[in-house]
Amino acid sequence: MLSPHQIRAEIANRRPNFSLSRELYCDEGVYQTDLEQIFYREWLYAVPACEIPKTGNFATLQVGAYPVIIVRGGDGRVRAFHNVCRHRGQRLCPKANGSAPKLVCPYHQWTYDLDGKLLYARDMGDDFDASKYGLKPVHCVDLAGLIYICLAAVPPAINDLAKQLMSYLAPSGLADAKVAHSSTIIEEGNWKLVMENNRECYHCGGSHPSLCRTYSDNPLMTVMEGPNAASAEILAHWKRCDDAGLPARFVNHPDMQWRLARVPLLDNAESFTMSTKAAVARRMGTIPWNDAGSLMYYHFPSSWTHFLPDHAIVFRIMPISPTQTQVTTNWLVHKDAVEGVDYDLQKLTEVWLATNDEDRRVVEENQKGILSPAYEPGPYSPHQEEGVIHFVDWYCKTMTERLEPVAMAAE
Ligand code: 3BY
Ligand code: FES
Ligand code: FE
Repeated sequence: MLSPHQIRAEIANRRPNFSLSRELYCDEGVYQTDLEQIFYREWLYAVPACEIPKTGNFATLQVGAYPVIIVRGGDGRVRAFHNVCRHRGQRLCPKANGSAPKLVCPYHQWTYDLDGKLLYARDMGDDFDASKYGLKPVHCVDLAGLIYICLAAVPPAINDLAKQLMSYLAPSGLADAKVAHSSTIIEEGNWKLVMENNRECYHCGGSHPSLCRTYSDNPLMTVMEGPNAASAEILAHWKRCDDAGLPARFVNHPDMQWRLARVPLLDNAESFTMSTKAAVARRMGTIPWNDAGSLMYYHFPSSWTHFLPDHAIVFRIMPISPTQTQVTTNWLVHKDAVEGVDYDLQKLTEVWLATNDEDRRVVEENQKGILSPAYEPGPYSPHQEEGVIHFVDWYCKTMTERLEPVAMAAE
């Protein structure tokens, strides 16, 4: 099990533009340090706001060792708390989601208001001061319909991302969306392999027959080569979007921690369906055409998203062991779209259910190969895997900054 110092050295010794060492994908110490230095410190996409639209609606998630509950209060605000009772530490809410007027601990029924205040604790004596035992808060923001949480005492700045998300996501109308379907799978692979796999389409032709009906595997679709350096097709798409007031051009974080871009689908395809046509008759938001393409957004360490004119698909990954990652996918549609009338659930979900399963198999085989002592880091394609290089460079830079350098012995 590697220590933080050994991890720093392992990263310092890496060969740039090559995949990482076996330890960085498999080791228990690296897994713990990834949680401590990345997942417990960064803003993480948690749930779509439309999963908890009303007062008392809640959703829970597990981030490493931390159970978290996200709940909408009587004032309409979404708040997050450690999902741990302040009495003797029971997990307050074991359900994945639901609705409750108050948060009642199942053990001895301590009862909390939706804003975390302790309202009721039976027989605790005259000296008991309930104001000292409110739920512990977790930082929480709603960015254009996506709820983010941060477990750090002092979270990193999120203003630039917030500004860009508000502008790019506004036409997608997430405030008027609902969850049409949700899927959670476990992939037997390290979280970094899951993210690397998502950041390239080098594998798409060989793995994703249904996605490739509508999604171009041209790397220029997904890499950042400067705001105007793109194929003629993408430039034409952006011009059309600009003219309609639809934000579309690449915008990215200086270290590529996140990126937004609206790209066309293949041959004017409308959505990720087998027919290539829209899956939902009722469009979301104010997007003027069925063939406006996908607004693609990723955010390291743990999410990526497609916003289409007729629906959105939001993905969240969570490490659950050195070689296991949970992948949760939500399909969002307009809240007034009626299943069986405006959309068929099977047609809406089949392409990405298949694609997720295809990616699961790829990641699991990748992990099996990397577990072999014969594995050695291999070169990324500069044309096809620039997005992977962005991710790995972001990871290595972030970890290096946060891990103490090995102390040099005094001469
Ligand atoms: O779903 C995605 O965003 C990525 C982009 C490239 C490969 N994969 C399909
Ligand atoms: Fe929650 Fe006792 S542990 S009420
Ligand atoms: Fe894939």
